[in-house]
Amino acid sequence: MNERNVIERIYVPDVGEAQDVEVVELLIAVGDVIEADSSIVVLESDKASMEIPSPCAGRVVSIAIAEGDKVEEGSLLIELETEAEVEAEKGSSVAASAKKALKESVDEDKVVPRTASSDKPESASMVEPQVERSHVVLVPDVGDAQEVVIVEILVHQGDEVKDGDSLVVLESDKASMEIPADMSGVVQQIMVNEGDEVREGDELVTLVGTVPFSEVQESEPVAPAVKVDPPPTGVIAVLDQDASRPVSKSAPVLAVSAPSKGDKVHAGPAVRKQAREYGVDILSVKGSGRKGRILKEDIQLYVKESLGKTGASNGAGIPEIPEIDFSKFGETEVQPFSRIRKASARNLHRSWLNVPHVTQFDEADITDLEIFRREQNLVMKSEGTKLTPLAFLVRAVVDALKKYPQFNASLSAERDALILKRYCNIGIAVETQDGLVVPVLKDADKKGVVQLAEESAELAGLARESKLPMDAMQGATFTISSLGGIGGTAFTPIVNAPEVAILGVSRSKVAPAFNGESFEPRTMLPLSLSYDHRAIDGAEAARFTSHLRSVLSDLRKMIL
Ligand code: CAO
Repeated sequence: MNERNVIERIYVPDVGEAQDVEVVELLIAVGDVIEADSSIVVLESDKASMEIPSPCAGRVVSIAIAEGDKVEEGSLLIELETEAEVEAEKGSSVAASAKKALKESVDEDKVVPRTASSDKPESASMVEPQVERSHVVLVPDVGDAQEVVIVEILVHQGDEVKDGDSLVVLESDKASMEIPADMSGVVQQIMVNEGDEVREGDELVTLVGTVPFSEVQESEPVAPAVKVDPPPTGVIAVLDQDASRPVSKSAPVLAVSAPSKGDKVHAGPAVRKQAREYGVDILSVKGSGRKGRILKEDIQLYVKESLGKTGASNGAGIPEIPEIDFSKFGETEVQPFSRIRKASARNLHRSWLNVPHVTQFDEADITDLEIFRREQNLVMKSEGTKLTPLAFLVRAVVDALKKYPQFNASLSAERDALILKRYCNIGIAVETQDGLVVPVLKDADKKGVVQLAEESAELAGLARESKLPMDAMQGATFTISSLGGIGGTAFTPIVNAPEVAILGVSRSKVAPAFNGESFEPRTMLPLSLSYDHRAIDGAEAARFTSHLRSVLSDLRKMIL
């Protein structure tokens, strides 16, 4: 071995509460020369998969574990022969350049003191080291949206930004949002272009700045992943993928969902896991993501194509609708779908295929409600508030959900339990020029009819102007789709999964009703309740609509 070379041992980092973590994939072999930060092994606990990156560049000289082994924090993973000087000179990673900087700082006593009063530190151990932090800002949780588009990049390479400054604007099918910097620093790299489609976890911008070492320690509950003695002082670098994730002064970071670097195959842990579950050799899959990254859809497409090759039926056995050139029958015009329409088509199709639907029809006598509503509208006209039947419906639905909580629920992931929600957020289907949007009336059970009317009108207005914030479309527990303002006698709405029921409302009409002695005109409101038959029995659905009918026909029952 070269005299300047050293052997670094890389150990399993803190893996939270997990006791036995399984080695599910080895990404390197003995003799491989690897870059700093490239993934070396994929570990999987019962809660998460994590790629363990190497903190430094070097040649793999031994591997202490095999696929299938159970390991725990501190278990030796690999030994790496590193060439410290060369690595530092290469400056190929933040960690490498930082090591160099650290060495220089210590040698030349140039460390940054913590306070002005300690201008010239007496010894290295008394000064506060500064940590150069290279931080990659990722696309955050974008709710139900699968893909979002970069509509505007607000910074340039080299720009100085402050914590909280907006970096890029993303737009999903439903809303747009600005992504802020979560530290002050300089924009080192912009990984996206305007018009790019990205998804949660994709890299947006790299920021570089310095923070006091103590700050890193404070946010660092995990033990160092690499059991090398941490330097006593100086400038060190920390590379993290996500500000919310703790960073380690000894560099390795649990890359739970971030794309791996220097990996032969670009795929996140969840995608690798899916490939293993389907028995797919990930090396055979062509990635359609940026820079050839393999996405879950690529695995699904690979499986679908493989099934097709073996003569199996398409997908779930559904015969495909043949593609026809309609222009041979007459003039045609192609109208591309908006992103909202594409997204709602995907969601509706998914719900339609996954949820065994049944629709229960009923009619509520809203004669008295309508008299009361009209009276109130006259009174409230001057205040600009308008009551439509919708606000009363929301109120009645909340009442029914309290009595029948299985409608305010979702199926568990294993489909063997109901998750009852103790909160009550009502989604309202709103027609917009771009397609269907479902804003959410939050905590509807805590609001009166007037407030519900005002909020639903405001949300519908924002939806039609495409100004709904992302969180206004999340967290619904039950949805109402009202076509009453338009017409119709009944319809079969599609459950907005993972909710288990949706109420469709059609246009009320005055019809003769027999009161035991004679017929009299009554205003009847048609109700169509679609529900997931796995979660709800037909008898429960009939009770639910009966309760709605009863409350809507006599508003006094709402206060009981
Ligand atoms: N019966 C009779 N009249 C009704 C009614 C009903 N069930 N519901 C509403 N109306 C009346 C209103 O009172 C109002 O009358 P006036 O103009 O005379 O006062 C008129 O119809 C228009 O109401 P609206 O539609 O503006 O207001 P709303 O509160 O009833 O509905 C909203 C709001 C956002 C739900 C609605 O505008 C909308 O977008 N509906 C379409 C939803 C949709 O596309 N669903 C299909 C999804 S697929 O499952």
